[in-house]
Amino acid sequence: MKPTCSVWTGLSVGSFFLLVILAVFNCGGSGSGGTAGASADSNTDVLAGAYQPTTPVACGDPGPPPSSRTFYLDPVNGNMSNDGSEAHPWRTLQELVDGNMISTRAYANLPYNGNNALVEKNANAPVKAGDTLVLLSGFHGRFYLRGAYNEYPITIRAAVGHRPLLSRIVVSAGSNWHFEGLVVSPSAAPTYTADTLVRIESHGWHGPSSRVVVENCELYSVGDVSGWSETDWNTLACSAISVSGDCTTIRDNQCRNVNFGITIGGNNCRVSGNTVENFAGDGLRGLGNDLVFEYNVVKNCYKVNGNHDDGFQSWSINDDPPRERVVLRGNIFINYEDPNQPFRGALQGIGCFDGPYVDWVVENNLVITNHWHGISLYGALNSRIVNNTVVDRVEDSIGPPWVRVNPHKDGTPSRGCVIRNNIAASIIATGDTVEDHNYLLTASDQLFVDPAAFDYHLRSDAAAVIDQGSSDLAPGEDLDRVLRPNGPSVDIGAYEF
Ligand SMILES: [Ca+2]
Ligand SMILES: [Ca+2]
Ligand SMILES: [Ca+2]
Repeated sequence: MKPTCSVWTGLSVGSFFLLVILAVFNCGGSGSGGTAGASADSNTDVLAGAYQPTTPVACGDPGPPPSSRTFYLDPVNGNMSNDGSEAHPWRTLQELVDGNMISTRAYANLPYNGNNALVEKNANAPVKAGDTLVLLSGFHGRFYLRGAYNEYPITIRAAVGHRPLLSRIVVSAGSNWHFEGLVVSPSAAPTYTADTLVRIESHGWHGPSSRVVVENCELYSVGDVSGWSETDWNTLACSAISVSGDCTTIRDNQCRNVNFGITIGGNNCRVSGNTVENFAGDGLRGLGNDLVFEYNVVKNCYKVNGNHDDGFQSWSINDDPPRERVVLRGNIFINYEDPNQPFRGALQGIGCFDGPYVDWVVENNLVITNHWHGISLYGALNSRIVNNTVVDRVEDSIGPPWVRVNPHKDGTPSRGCVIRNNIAASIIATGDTVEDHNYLLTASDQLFVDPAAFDYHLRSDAAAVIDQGSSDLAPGEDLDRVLRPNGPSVDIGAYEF
């Protein structure tokens, strides 16, 4: 059954009736599938325990390459007939790729069926598995490769102090690619095209992708959206990163002025230390198993269409498998920073409305939002929500946000869940969910250092929460990665005083 979507219009009616409507009709956005093939075919089976967890995808490690060389590309002074040395660099990355100057491998006898052999592509090309391409400042075109399985990683990185610009990065049916320090935006291309800036794609015909790293990159649609109209947002905003490959790492990237932020549809992936700033869709999406989203910052949501905007969202609908073993740790979600930001809307914090969600850990997150959904899991099994701080962005008729474990929308109760050590205005624990050591925040509480500056560290006199938590299932570090507990015992909330 496809969930029904209602358009959230920002009605200023805080009635319980509206809450129920929101809760029931909250949808998975533009959820369109995900990986098929899992075992359980009904939420009732999964949540009742008649379900065998899947085995995590193995990522493997090729080890160090037998040899590695470094080549240079300079869009300003390079020449494709050079040898790629530092003294005689090639010109652009797109010319290198399109000129078949990278030796890699692709599957033969397509379509991919799991038993195809890998065959050499461009066997005599100068760039080989294990090599590094160093990019100097200037426009390098777009990087697009389909059928590109490297035996060892090929690293494509910025020269120190340089800002190499690409319009897009697409790896389809490939593995062992590392992208570091690149600037990705279509705004410098001859023709502006609103498309996903970085796409790591498992392809049904050409084969799966895996083992890709994207780190320290700067991704944006355009540099400045302060003048964008609603139409501009809906026609010009690129989504930042979309991954359907397994074993992919998205680390320390800056994503600005985008539609959706970082969407992970593969398994065994890590998303850490990224910033998603100024976004129109959802900030983060996790639609696979064995995912870690940690220490990311998602802020400034632009309400420009009927999408239900979420800081983080996951779903399992139609024939999707359950979502297993996802960790959300130490992320910060801020609905909006500037009270005068255009197109301010209500952001659902961590919104998971279409489970089953199995063995999830949601800990040390800070959610600052003007919505009722602070952290919501609908249809969860053996999952825990511990040591989060969930606060209202502004005192008005919307919110304040809750921490909630609900039955699945089909009515099957959640089972085996724990809500502990959280600060939130309300806790809604259904079924057999254990709920203890939470602090129910009121508008008059003075627990935090500087809420106006989004600083939700605890004040020294916040006696109601300092040392008042339980050590049972409490994470060993806090949101600042400082050891917990500090002092005699665990504090309530995401920060240990
Ligand atoms: Ca959404
Ligand atoms: Ca509010
Ligand atoms: Ca303490």
